[in-house]
Amino acid sequence: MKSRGWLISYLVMGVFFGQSLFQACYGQEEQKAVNPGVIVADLRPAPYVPPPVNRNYETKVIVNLEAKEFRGEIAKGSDYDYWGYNGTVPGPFIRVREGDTIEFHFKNAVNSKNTHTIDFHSMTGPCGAACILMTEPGKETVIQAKALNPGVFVYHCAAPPIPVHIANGLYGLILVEPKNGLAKVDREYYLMQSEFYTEQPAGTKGLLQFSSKNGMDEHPTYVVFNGKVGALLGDNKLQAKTNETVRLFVGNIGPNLVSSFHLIGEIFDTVYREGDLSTPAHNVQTTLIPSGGVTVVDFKIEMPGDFTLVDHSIFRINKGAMGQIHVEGPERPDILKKISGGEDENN
Ligand SMILES: [Cu+2]
Repeated sequence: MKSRGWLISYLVMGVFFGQSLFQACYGQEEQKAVNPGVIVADLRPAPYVPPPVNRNYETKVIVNLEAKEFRGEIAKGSDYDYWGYNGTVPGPFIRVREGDTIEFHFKNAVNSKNTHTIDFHSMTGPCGAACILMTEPGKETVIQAKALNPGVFVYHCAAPPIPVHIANGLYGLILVEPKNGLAKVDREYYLMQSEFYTEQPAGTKGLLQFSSKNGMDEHPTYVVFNGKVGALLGDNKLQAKTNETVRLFVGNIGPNLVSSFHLIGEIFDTVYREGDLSTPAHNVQTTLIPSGGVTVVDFKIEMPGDFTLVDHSIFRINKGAMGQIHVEGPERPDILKKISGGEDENN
């Protein structure tokens, strides 16, 4: 039964394999049904987002998550022993519809050293299901849960000691689309801000070890988007074209800091504050994201160039809290241009 489930998952993934992630991240393709009334969720790693659910009915959705402990690069020349869901930090973006019944299949990898679980902020029930999802290494737990409230929600590990499990990377986002869906946009991306606390100072080469003391003192070594310094810089910049509408789902897991999320050179046309998809705000420069919260921002970019997104608690850019969106398109001097000045006239 288990192997048949995985086969089905691979078949569903194969449907999307031929598409570029570029297309897929904002495509309108429907998530595939594998049995009448059952869908295997199409999960995407950050910065990508599964396509809209595009359904006008409730159904059953199977979500496969696995906790893994693995070593990865946290900054150039520096490694960290991450704990993550499905082998990435943050974990994959999950997309379902209000009223759906979700069947979570949660595995803890056989080579894990710790028990792991998941607290879904989207779930109604004790511990956000974390108490019944506690899973030892090499084991699997299956639960069923109803998605009652629409919104964008954090999920994270809640095995003791909870701060350590969160600090090491066990978190992600789940979108419960409202029954009428979301406003259509051209591109959607997934960002998650978090801090990392290490014994060694930033810039130390080699393996950096987790520091509980620095976590307690709220002195992060790194403050990053999508799990590492530079995850959204250089070759990893987000991409857009002028006059497209872009949506960012931005989570903040902390574990300590509140984010003042800002995109330099753009104004958010629409902000779904704290992931509340019912009553958006408009024309916002900087929006707060509490620890354990989410914001959703929509904007149309008129100008080409590189636009930098930051936590506007601005010293944090030196700790990694920076990413970029590269926008292609014709220049717009009618919106912004230089007339004169600024240079030494004798040169
Ligand atoms: Cu855990």
